[in-house]
Amino acid sequence: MFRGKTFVPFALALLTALTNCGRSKTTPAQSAAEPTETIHADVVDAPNVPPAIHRDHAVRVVVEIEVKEVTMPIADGATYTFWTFGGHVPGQFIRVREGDTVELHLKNAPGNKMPHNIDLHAVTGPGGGAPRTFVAPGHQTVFTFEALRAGLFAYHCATAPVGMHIANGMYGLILVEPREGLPPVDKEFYVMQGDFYTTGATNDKGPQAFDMQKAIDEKPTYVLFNGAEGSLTGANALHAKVGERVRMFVGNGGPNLVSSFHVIGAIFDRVYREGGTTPEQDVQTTLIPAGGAATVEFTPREPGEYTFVDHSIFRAFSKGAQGQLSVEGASNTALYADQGPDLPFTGADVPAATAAPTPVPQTKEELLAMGAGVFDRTCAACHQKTGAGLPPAIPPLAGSDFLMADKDRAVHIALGGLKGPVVVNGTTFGNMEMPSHAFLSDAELASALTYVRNSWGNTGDAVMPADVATARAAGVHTVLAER
Ligand code: HEC
Ligand SMILES: [Cu+2]
Repeated sequence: MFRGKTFVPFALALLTALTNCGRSKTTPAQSAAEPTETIHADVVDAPNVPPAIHRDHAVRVVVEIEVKEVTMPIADGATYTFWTFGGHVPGQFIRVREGDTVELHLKNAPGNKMPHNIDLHAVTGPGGGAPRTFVAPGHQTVFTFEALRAGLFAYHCATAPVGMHIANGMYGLILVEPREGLPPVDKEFYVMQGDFYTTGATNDKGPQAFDMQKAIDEKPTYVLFNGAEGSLTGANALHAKVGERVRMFVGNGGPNLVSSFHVIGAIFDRVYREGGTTPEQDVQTTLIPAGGAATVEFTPREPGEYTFVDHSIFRAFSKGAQGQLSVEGASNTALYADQGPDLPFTGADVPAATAAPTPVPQTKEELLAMGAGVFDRTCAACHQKTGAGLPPAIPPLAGSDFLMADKDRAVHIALGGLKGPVVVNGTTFGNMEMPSHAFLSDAELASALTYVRNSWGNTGDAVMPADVATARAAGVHTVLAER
C-alpha cells in the first residue's frame, strides 16, 4: 500500500513534521489553512517595541487594545485631552508575522465620551477594518483579518470627524514582519510624529482644547514626536552605545503634515521607505507621509547626542518636533575630529609667512589710510560703507553721538563687542549684539577707530595702537551699554 501515489505525500508530511520538530509544540507544520495555534500579542507603549518574532509558521494572534480618552501634558505647563489606543500617543505597537491571522479586540473604556474604531493599513479590505470595529464607550468588539503583506503600517481611528480623532492622537503602528524575519539589530525604537491644533498659541499654559479651524487650515500649534514636547528629550532620550545597530520604526499620524525625518549626525544606511520591504541605502532625510511609516537603520560611531527632527526645521525649533538618541562609548577622532584652533579670517588673502611685516602706522594720516581698508573689510558688513548702519538692528557710526562721546569706550567696544540696548542719536538699538573684534591687531583696530571717528562728518583725535594695547591688557570683555 505504501507505494506509488500515497507514499510520496506521506513521506513529505513526515519530513515536514521532522523539520519543524522542536520549533513549535502545537503546530507541527505550516499550512495555508487557518492556523490552529493561538497566541496573545505583546502590545507595548512607545518608544518600546515588542521583541522580534522567531516563529517559522503562521498563528492566530489575539491583540487587545483599549481606547482611552485621557488628559495629559502636551507641552510644558499645557495639557490636552488625547484620545488614545492604549493610553498613550502613539498607540500601542503591534507586531505580527506575514500570514498571521490577527484577532483584534477593540475596547472602548466606559468613561469615554466618543465612539471609536480602527483602520489598519495592514488590512486588505474596504475601510481597513473601520466599518467592522465601530464601538461605543463601555463596549468591545472583535475583528479578524489576515496579515497578507509584510511591512510597517500605520493604524488610526476613522470615526467621523476622522481628522479630529487623528488630531487627538488616535494612531499607531503595526509591523508585519516578513516570513524570514528582519535582520537582527541591537536596539529597536518606536517614534511617531503628529501635528496638534490647540485653541491657545504654541507654549500657552493651561488646559488646551482642540481647534478645528486651525486643523482645517493646517496650521498646527505643535508638531510632536510621541505626543508631547519633551517625550524623547533630556531624561526621556533614547539610549544606545557606539557601534550598536539601531532600528527606528518611525510613523507619521498626521493628520495633515508630512515629515522630513532626519537624525542630525547620522546617515541611514538602510531605509525601508514608506514602510515597504525593499530597503534603500545611504539616505540622509526620509519623507514620511501622513498615514505612513518608514523603518530607518544606522550605527552611531561617535558618542554624543543625536537629535532627530522633522527637517521642516521651524517645526523642530518652534513647535516641538525634536527627540534625542543619546549614545555612549569611546570617541573616534579619526572619524570625527575635535574643532581646530580659532584663527582670524578677514576675507583677505592670508599673508605668506615670509612676507615683510606691515609697518605699524604712526601718524593720524597713516592710521586713516590703513583704517579705510580695515573698516571696509571688517566693519562695513554691518555698519555699511557709508557708516549709516542698518536700522533697526545696527546703529550708525556716521554722526554717532555715542561713538564720539567716549573714545576709550569705543576702543573697548571694538575689542570686546557690545551688548545693548544702546541709544545712538536718540534711537535705541538692542536686538543684536556686536561681536568682539579682538582678533584684529592693535594697529588694525586703532586705524579702524581713527577712521570711523574722522569720517562722514565725525571729527576726533586719532586712536593710537598703544591705546588699543593698553585696553587689551586691561582685559577684553563685552561692553554692556547703559541707556
Ligand atoms: C557683525 C556685525 C558688526 C560688525 C562686523 C561690527 N559691528 Fe559695531 N555694532 C554692531 C551692532 C549690532 C551694534 C549695536 C549693538 C547693540 O545694540 O548693543 C554695534 C555698535 C557699535 C558701536 C557703538 C554704537 C554706535 O553706533 O556708535 C561702535 C562704536 C561700533 N559698533 C564700532 C564698530 C567697529 C569699529 C567695527 C569694526 C572694527 C564694528 N563695529 C564691526 C554690529 C557690528
Ligand atoms: Cu476615535
